[in-house]
Amino acid sequence: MYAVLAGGVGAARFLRGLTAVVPPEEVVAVVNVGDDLDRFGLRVCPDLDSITYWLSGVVHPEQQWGRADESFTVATELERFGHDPWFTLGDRDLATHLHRTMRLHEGAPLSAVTDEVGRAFGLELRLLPATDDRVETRIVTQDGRDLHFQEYWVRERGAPDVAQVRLAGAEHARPAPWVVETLLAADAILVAPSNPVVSIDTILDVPGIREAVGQSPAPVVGVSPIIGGEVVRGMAHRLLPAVGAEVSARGVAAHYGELLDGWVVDERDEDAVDDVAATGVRCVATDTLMDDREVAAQLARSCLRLAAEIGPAA
Ligand code: FO1
Repeated sequence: MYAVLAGGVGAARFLRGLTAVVPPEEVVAVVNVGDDLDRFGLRVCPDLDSITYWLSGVVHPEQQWGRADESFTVATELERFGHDPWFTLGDRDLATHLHRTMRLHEGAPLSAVTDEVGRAFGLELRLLPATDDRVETRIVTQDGRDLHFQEYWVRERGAPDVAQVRLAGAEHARPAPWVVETLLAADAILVAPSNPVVSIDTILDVPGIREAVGQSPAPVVGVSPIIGGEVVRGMAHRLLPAVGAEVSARGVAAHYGELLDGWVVDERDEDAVDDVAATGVRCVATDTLMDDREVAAQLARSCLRLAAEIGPAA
């Protein structure tokens, strides 16, 4: 069984590759929920939904979030009442949020609802939210504002300079059911090429998860989300400096520190291999730009090969 620490789009692409290489039912993704927000009274879980829509083939192909063939009738009508459309919910997407919110109001934990949504979309791999408790990624800007991640990323377009990133509510959060067990029992733990700060750290910051990854005998192999000093997508280049990390394949490996046993960088970052290896982390370079499923599958194979070479901790 393979555990994957996963954010949104980059993780979805990686998971598409991994499930082409190993049986999907042997894959469990532990997914970030720090992006989640309440919108019009509905609980929206962008990373869980991006992965679900991507892997079931219904994601909006350009946006890579939300639904393909989407309409915005409800969103448009909501503007009639003066609601600012800064975070738009499409009509098809609304059904997911309505179902999830109804089930949460009935007392179902997010992990149970995530299973229902995954089954409804025919997913064969398992998605686990990092926690069933309410946590929220907050961005403190250098001009002193304290923004929800989505306010920072979507409403402010990621423009403000960031002073600090924190997972609000983490102190009261517990890993969702089966998260710790999955990490301890995994044959390998893979860290998807997601945003290290607002996707991966926000999983590890749930008390008990970082510890479980560290205690697990499974080799931990990550994929650099930075290629040639650049992000593939998103705003990691603006957040890594806020946590004192260099915006490079080597810098992200250093940021993850002793958590990693292996690190896969893009062939454009071949020069980082020796630096990373010098820190005791096994490092290989390959094509990590997952333009299509075959590249993603090859990348997954490289990760599994490296994990097998490292082997379980004694
Ligand atoms: N991103 C935007 O830039 N604008 C939006 O209006 C927007 C709405 C939205 C609704 C549901 C959802 O699951 C995702 C949505 N996103 C939107 C993307 C979202 O910010 C990202 O998926 C992640 O949170 C960051 O990776």
